[in-house]
Amino acid sequence: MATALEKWVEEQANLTKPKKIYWCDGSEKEAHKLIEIGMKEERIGEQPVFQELNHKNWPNSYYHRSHPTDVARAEHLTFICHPNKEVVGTNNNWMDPKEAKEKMTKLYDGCMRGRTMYVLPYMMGHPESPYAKACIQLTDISYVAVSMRIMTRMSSDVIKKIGDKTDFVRGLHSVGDFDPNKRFIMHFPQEQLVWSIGSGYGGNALLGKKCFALRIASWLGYQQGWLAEHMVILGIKDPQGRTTYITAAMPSACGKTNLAMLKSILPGYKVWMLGDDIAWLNIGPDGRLYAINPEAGLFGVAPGTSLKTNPNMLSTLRNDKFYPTLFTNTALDVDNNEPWWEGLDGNPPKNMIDWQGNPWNKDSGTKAAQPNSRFTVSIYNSSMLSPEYDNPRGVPISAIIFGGRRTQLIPLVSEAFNWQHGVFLGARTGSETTAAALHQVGVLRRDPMAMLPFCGYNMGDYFGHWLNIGKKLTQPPKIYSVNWFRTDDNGKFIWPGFGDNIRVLKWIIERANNEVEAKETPIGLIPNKEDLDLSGLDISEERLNKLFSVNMSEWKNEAEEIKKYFEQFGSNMPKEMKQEADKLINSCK
Ligand code: GTP
Ligand code: SPV
Ligand code: MN
Repeated sequence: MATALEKWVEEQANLTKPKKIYWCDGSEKEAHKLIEIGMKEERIGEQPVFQELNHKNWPNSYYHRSHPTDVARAEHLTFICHPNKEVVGTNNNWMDPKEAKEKMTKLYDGCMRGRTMYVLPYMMGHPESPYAKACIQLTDISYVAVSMRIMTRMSSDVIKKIGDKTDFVRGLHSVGDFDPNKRFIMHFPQEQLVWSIGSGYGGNALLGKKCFALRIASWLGYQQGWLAEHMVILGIKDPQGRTTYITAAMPSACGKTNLAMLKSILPGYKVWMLGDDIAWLNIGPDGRLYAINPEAGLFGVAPGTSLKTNPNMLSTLRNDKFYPTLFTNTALDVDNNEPWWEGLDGNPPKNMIDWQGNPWNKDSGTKAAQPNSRFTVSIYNSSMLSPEYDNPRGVPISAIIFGGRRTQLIPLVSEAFNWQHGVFLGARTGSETTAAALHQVGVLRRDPMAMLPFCGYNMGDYFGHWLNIGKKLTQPPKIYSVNWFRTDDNGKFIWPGFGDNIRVLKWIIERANNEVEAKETPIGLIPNKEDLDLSGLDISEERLNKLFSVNMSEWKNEAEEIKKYFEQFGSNMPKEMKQEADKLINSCK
């Protein structure tokens, strides 16, 4: 008798009509074979899916160039399909599930003709974790199959684990013909199902990542009493030998990966990474908040990554432990067959081609690497991976950080007065947009908890859920707002950022462990000057003051905008959030 899984795969094959079906086992041997297929058999337009890079300098590395229209998440083509539009909220594009299924069935009909359908069995989370989920994705391109091997725990054991159960998470993906007019990413939360067509790019195509581990999982968490968040997880070991675990939410391309891999410039402090993008937060048996990272790889922004900003990432990328590492849409140094991007150390190589394959030099007036070009590398290749990463229970969290890219107004760091005020700090988060999604770059948009593109249900209900979680915690983490991106009158960042961010983290862990006092302002608690460790940093008093200035006439505008933003969620918006907005408005008078 066929299992529910076998039946489902057969049904999808009947619809998409692949030439053959390939059940993946997640082994390294298989990864070599898939890379081989991507180099020799599969193509995007005229191009092979993979090109081998110089293995002397970049071990196990391969290059992938995507379809030129397919370089970032397509938020306007991303839908949540639930019969009740109100459940989905104004924060999502909505489509009725029946309509979505009809539309997609037409697009899927025969879309894999002449291609291979790969069946990818994978876990989100450690297989022994009570919080982990067993999943299956179908795809028709080796790039996605290999990427999923890096980003998740892929293994044929998952098929055994699913057995004849029906409640596994399902994803159907096809690149179709890459036509942006026939590109859709559809989520069916009630069925734990994702349907995606027309894109091979990360967040649109690696369905375990944003589609399942955030959009569907946030909905499951709402039903079941946990949180799925766009957060890094890290442990900070201090000179006393104590490790404090924290999570931090920041919008796409606003510094999560860099924070997760921070190389401390303060002696005696060391950061251990557990995750760089997604955290699942559960209330543990002791009433504390525990975090696991459901992923197993890093899908990071290449531009800006250098020995100066993120030396740990460069050594991770050059590690040969886990096969393979991928580079997508970077530029290429032709003579040395190496990837290159803006911000990488040293001068641009002489003989270069850009991410679209055209000759490039510094006078070309364009970027050589696509601004959202990325690398895909196993988390196990990082020497700073926390020994607790594979702990099925996760790690207990003492502080939660919300950040955004704000050139004005928001101070370097502030602490919430309490959990409810902390939820407000998260809810009011705004950020200047980046290249991680296909939209205009550099305009301010509200992005509550950095979850605007990823919260799979009504954001008003989501804030309510956060408030409820706080009520159930015996020792709730303290909540912080940070901003590394405040600029001076010349548009230059005031704060050095990167490794220097440990100075802020040090204050946060001392506060979380009740070791230092703080100064009260109407927007939250900020450090007393003597408590922020600035040893070895050359920063003028004036610039430092600017990083912490709280100007209530500037805040008046902000507070009113926040309140207006909240109104769209109508009666789903918890009254506590309105109260916090009003408190802020009143303190501006
Ligand atoms: P996603 O993978 O899209 O979710 O992004 P992310 O939040 O992990 O962002 P990432 O760490 O990759 O950073 C994106 C960009 O921000 C890069 O170009 C970094 O160089 C830059 N960046 C990161 N941290 C800092 C910082 O502390 N200061 C400044 N000025 N820039 C930073
Ligand atoms: C993001 O955009 O937040 C990313 C990359 O982490 S993606 O996987 O495309 O979502
Ligand atoms: Mn992200």
